[in-house]
Amino acid sequence: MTFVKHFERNTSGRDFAVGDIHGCFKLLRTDLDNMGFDPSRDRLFSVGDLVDRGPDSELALEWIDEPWFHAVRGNHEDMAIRYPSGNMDAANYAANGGAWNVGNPRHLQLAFSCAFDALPVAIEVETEGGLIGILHADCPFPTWRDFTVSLDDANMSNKMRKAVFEAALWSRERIQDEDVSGVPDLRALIVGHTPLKSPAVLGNVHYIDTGAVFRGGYFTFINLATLETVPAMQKKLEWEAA
Ligand SMILES: [Mn+2]
Repeated sequence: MTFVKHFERNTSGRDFAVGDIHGCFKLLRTDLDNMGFDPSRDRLFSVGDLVDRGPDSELALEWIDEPWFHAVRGNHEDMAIRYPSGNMDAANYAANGGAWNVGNPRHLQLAFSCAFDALPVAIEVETEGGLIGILHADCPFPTWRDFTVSLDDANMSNKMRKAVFEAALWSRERIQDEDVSGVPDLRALIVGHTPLKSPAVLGNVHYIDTGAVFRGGYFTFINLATLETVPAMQKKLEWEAA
């Protein structure tokens, strides 16, 4: 299997990416309706964390099956993948919003684990302005090419692969360091994972998780053609290189 999924340009409709969903699929549906999202020609890309904390996590399987919906795996998918094989502590999982799945019958836990294990770690989308990368947390290499080649490198040691996955799904290094170096061989990298009051841009890395599942949070969408957000950024929070 491949851990990088490539998409050609959408020449008939619009492409959006949305921040962490965390089981808020009904709210997401309402927002898409308000945007006039047309599933016959528009596409929605998800930065992962489809499940946990919110009310409708079990709908994730239906959404994954939609031909217009394309998600990378987040660290919450990682937990659901690991849980049935005993590689995720139940109390820790429940404390992170996974109680709904801890309580699921085993066949459902396996169904979620399998479905999430089939999700790519990285998505890349061709746009008129250049290639856009999508992943959950961070690109742990100086270039997108180094990262995607390493994801699918059959000769990589298991230990090294684990470290690359771990960083892509869990790391907050770039945002904590306020690192504006960006990913130079991409037009833009779109990530979630770190809930912010408003979307933010670090170099060419766009942070679009505005914590829809949390009180006061909401969904941020980014139009991949224009890199404009919906809702529009009220105050463009952008780090400047020092
Ligand atoms: Mn996350």
